[in-house]
Amino acid sequence: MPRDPLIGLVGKPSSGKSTMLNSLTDASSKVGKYAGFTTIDPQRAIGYLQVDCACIRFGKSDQCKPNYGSCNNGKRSVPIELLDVAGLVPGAHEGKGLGNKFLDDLRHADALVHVVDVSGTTDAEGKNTRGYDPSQDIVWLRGEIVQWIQGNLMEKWGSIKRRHVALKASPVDTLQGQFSGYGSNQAMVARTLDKLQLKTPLESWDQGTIEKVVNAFTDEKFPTVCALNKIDHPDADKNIAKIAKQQDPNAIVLTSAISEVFLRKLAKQGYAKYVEGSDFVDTREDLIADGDPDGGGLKELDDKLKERVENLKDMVLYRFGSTGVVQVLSRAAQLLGLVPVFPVRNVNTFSSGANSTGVFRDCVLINRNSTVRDVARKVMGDVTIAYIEGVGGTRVAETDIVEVGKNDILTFKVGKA
Ligand SMILES: Nc1nc2c(ncn2[C@@H]2O[C@H](COP(=O)(O)OP(=O)(O)OP(=O)(O)O)[C@@H](O)[C@H]2O)c(=O)[nH]1
Ligand SMILES: [Mg+2]
Repeated sequence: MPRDPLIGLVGKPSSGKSTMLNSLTDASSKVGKYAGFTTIDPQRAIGYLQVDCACIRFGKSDQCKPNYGSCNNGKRSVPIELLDVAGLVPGAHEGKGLGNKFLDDLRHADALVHVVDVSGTTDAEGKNTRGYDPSQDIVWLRGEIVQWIQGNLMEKWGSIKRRHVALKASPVDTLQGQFSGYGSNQAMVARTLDKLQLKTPLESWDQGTIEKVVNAFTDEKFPTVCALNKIDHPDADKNIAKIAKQQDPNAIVLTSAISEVFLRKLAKQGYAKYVEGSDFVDTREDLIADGDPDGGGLKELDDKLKERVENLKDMVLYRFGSTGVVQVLSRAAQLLGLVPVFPVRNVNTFSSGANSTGVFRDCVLINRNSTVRDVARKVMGDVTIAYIEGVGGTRVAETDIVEVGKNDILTFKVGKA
């Protein structure tokens, strides 16, 4: 069965992983089964990914009623599983700071968010300092992941080679045998090797070649977004500038996790109106100034909180447009190429059946290049499917690749074909 996508949060101690996780999971948009803070085990939680909902295409936003998450005017929050991996330190792949165990937790992640403390107030081990250069963290943390995978491979390299030769196996088969423990698949390993265009046979690979292979595999298996966190700190600017010069702009997002937690708390307690992920924050005072004598029914902030809100607007929202945390998940989903699919019972009304109210009640996230059959298995399990229909009742082939706007609304007819 295809698994649900899982996004892992990594970073050194005190970079803000748990704060990020809290800011992403304590969403007021939660309804139904996921109400309340939903920790699956101590490190797993449900976050919400914003996607474009199919309802808007059919002018049915007012009837859109997600079973899980929410939908506001076509902006749908879809539950996605997050994993808070404990802090990694340099040397983790050799077991430093329980590194081996923490790295093993990563095996199941499909993408990573590297939470980087860009305030420069914590060193590589997460201890308090001043003026630390956080661009180093991006380099060594990636190195730890590569060395962890490489170490596991090298431990058995002698016997891997012998087996490979004896079985006259293909390099893809041999490597997939070794990398399947990281949740890789044949296609992923094939892409890894295609990129490298290696001329030497596997049994003659030297250390440098193996390192190249592991690096390329790490790129395929763990696409990574760097969340440059603590942008509210006055020292952040120069560190951000340095990192921005070194990294792919698509792989970095500026965040202030603590600000998002604070704003969501204010909104929940009735002190402010806040649209998650936006730069809209209104306090009672703001709304009174806008001509609402009742101040939107909001409670009055004391002077200290007022100052904190003003500060946050100046240092984060107005400068960067948002706290960035919602964008972190969107970016990770983009790197992964996640596609939202809408299984319905009725492909004309988009309802979930005769007795069900609302439309597009379900939405599942699938990986890029998944087929209609993959979706069927994910939604229906091992049930025998007679045929599958798309919008308006057109038949859809099980081998079709699912694409947004083409065949992302599906109904599965159970029974013998
Ligand atoms: N200024 C600022 N501080 C933050 C931000 N996010 C987190 N912090 C602070 O950084 C410290 C560490 O945060 P945590 O979320 O516990 O960090 P962690 O990465 O989970 O740490 P470990 O669990 O030890 O690995 C706390 O004091 C947070 O309040 C932020 O956006 N801005
Ligand atoms: Mg933590």
